[in-house]
Amino acid sequence: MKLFKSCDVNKDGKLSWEEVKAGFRKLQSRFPLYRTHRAFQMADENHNGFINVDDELDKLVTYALECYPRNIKLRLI
Ligand SMILES: [Ca+2]
Repeated sequence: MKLFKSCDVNKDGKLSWEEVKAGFRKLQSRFPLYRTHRAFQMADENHNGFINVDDELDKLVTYALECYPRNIKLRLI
């Protein structure tokens, strides 16, 4: 998903906690910290503290879609 991919500001192929939180802010989450915490529980399978764009980003996106099924930004991208 472009929204979270674009959060990888330093383009290192993984999303840090701060980058994921910025993503939820862009979704206008009222609880970006909580969402980030949950997202890492769901998506950070190897528990290295980053969401790998290659193999973990899908799970992050799935979680975001569950949280915001009507979010237009999410649907467009
Ligand atoms: Ca990881």
